[in-house]
Amino acid sequence: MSVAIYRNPFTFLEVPWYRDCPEADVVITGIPFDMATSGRAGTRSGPGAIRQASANLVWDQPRYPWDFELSDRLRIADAGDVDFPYGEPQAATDAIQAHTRSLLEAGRTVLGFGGDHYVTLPLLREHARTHGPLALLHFDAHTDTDSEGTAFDHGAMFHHAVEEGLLLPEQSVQVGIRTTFSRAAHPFEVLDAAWVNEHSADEVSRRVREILGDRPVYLTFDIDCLDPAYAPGTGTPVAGGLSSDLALRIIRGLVGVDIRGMDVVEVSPAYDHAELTSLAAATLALEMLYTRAAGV
Ligand SMILES: [Mn+2]
Repeated sequence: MSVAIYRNPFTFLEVPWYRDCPEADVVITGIPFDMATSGRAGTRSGPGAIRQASANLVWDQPRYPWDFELSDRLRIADAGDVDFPYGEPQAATDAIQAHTRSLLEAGRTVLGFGGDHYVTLPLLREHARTHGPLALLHFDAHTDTDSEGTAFDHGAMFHHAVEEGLLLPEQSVQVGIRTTFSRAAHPFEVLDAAWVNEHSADEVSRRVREILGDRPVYLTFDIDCLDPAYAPGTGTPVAGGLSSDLALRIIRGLVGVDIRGMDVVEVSPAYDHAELTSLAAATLALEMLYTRAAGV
């Protein structure tokens, strides 16, 4: 069995390890998997880079503009990275699912750090097993619904997820899309990047909430939803995206949405500059945690 030598010993936001805090409400899990990448690889190093960048966010408590300390409302722990052999995507998938299942069966909420976006499929399988089919809230430049993609393809997971009955397509929405897709057969509502950039964060959040309704939600954030100016360190960057400020404010507008699971994916540190991308990812993850805590 091979060993993932790129695992990182630092926890996100310096929270305790899960083994030392088994009663945690939310458990961070790194998934250093990039075997399903179509473009530039390197997202196996994403979880470590996000944790490293989060060190710059620890001092700002309570985080601006929130009015409470995150740790007063949520117990957060970090389970480290899922371990799996390289070159074996099915074995990795099994390991991701087993790890996620054990956390969900223990009543924890999972916040996953990719890894390429394929990792959301095994995460969704276990969330749907626990919670039933979920409304998908998906931030991305791409729809990831390629019906001709393979079983291990970071551009086809949401096609497979619909086929597997993991999602509630009519209550699902994709935000920030700016690559082509077949609208006629498309299963989800799309708020494309041009529409989002022409509207206020409040208007976008309101429309997202209308679509999701009161359904249980899985929130997945592909960092390439942001414009490459804000997130260059990713495998398939596309110009014309959201600013980090707009994305953060859209997420802040989701307090009270019934979010059952979350991930931030596609951070590829080898293409990053000055930790721009990993800092954006860490900040988005922190905003997701505050948004959840505000709704508790
Ligand atoms: Mn993408």
